[in-house]
Amino acid sequence: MPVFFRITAIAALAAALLLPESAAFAGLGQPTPWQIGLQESGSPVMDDVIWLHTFVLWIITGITVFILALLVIVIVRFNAKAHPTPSRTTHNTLVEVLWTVVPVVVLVVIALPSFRILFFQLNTPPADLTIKATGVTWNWKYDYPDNGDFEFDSLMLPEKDLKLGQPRLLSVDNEMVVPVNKVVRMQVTGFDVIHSFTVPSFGIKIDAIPGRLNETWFKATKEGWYYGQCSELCGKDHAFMPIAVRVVSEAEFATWVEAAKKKFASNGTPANIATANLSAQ
Ligand SMILES: [Cu+2]
Repeated sequence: MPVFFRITAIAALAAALLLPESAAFAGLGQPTPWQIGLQESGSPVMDDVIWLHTFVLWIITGITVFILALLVIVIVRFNAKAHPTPSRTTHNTLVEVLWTVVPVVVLVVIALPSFRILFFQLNTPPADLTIKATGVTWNWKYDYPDNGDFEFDSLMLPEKDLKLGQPRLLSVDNEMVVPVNKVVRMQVTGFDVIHSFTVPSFGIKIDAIPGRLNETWFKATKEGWYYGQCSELCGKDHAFMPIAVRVVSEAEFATWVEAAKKKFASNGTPANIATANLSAQ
């Protein structure tokens, strides 16, 4: 049955192209050339986001195929040549009830898991540590209030400074470091204009608004590098304020915290320095 094999081959190809889990088309923590699906998941929230994406994709595919079939039937069976005397029917109660009720059922079936995931994303579970990210024109600044209250700027690496394996436009001089399998409460704010803190593999995207402290969370389940970008059109260097997160073991994180405390000890915002000077006088 050559037709059967042809259909199977087309279906297999379509599945490979459409399924976001397809490893060849998506990377963990960063985009890959010719990527079609979402980035691979590195957190429980992103697991759910990918599940919802695939679930809705199947529903969309079903509706599209159904509508296409109806169109083909109309074109073939009811064109002027095949069906010269058109029917004068204008109402059919059963069909009208169905095309009202079925879409409502479809929307409810999509809405229920979607609301569940929204609550999951926005209800921070008891956190192991808090990190505050501040969007500045044009870089991110990270504060670690639970680990010695140090802070540092994270600036994009220019192309000439990239080392082997560092992705262009995504690598930074000082990355955010977090321990694996720990709940991180992310507090996000803006210093001057509105930015947006986004890391696709963690399934987080939240606005950084001056004067407002937004909150989200993630639990990185695999060690490695995760990249994101500012996702709010914030100004001329909007495209050049990447987010780089390095997920490490708990021991490595403790070592990094000790080193970071020393390295960034002299850091301080102008306001802090001014206060320090005042109290010294
Ligand atoms: Cu921005």
